[in-house]
Amino acid sequence: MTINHPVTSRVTYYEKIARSDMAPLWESLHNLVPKSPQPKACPAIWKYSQVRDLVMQAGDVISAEEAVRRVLVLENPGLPGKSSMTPNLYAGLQLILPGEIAPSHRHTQSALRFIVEGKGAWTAVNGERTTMHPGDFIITPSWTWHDHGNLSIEDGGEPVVWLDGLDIPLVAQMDAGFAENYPESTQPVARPEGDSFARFGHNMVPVRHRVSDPTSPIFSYPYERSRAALEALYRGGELDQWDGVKLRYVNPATGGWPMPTIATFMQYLPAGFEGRTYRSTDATVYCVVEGKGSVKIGEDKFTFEPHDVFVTPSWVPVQLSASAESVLFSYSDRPVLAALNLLREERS
Ligand code: 1HN
Repeated sequence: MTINHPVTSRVTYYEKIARSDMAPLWESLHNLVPKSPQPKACPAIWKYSQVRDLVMQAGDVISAEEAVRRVLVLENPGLPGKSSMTPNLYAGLQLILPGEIAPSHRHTQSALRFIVEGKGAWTAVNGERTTMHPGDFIITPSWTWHDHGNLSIEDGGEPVVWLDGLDIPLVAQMDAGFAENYPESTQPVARPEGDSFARFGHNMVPVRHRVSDPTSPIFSYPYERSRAALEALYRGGELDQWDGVKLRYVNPATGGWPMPTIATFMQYLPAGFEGRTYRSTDATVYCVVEGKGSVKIGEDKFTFEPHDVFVTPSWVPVQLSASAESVLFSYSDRPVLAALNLLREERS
């Protein structure tokens, strides 16, 4: 027997159940369980040549001290008002001027810095400072005290810009955000610069080291080393048709990701590289370090140059090309998808 009620009675019924905080699943089932991911995030690019002046102008608008963090959020146009680059990840460009301090605090959100330009700035994580150089990848694991500073102009400080990547939307979704300020503007320096790199940065670990922490014991991954590794592999004949030469950053004590929620990568594309098309369920944010090329993301095609930031949403086909020798840094929510058995990849 078929039930053939007039549509109006359905609407009336829906209004009635809504008053009891209920809703008809049959109206939304297809959206709730899509046949394949339907990302609201769009493919997008921020051309550094277009946004650099705006970032620098933030230095005239507010001090690092007043702002706490002087950052322009890169907001995905498909996720308006959400301070999100992807459903799980945040991106922003942070500026610190000579002589400034961004005061110490900690939060449960994990953060990465990828240094874009300038010299003189440092960041301190858990009692150790590290100097920031363009191309360096630095982590601030969950609940670690962190502050940033910059040398005075007299000591050679320059405006320094870096890309911040955090798992802010993911932590918000989980209702797991906690934060507190350090009582002083900077935390005490407890160990000399280079201490954690000496202990963990040379394919060795202290002899009685026990892994007790899900995050990497080194917090700075210098560009020089990553670049040299990629170059050596390329010279040795390595070249993947999709990725060029691509390495992932690791926690040297475990071989796992540097932080539990964010994966990071660096890849080398030789001049003339025309990559094949891939897609995956991790949404990825790229920052161009060197070179020139283009990326096709679904129906969009963008050219890229140094310091440009672009985003590839979940399951959208991506194809990379390089007209000049290029190096790309990227970060994604891959560890989360992998841990939940939701990571799918397709290379065509
Ligand atoms: C944060 O703590 C930093 O420490 C940067 O530099 C960006 C965005 C949202 C929340 C906390 C930083 C941030 C942030």
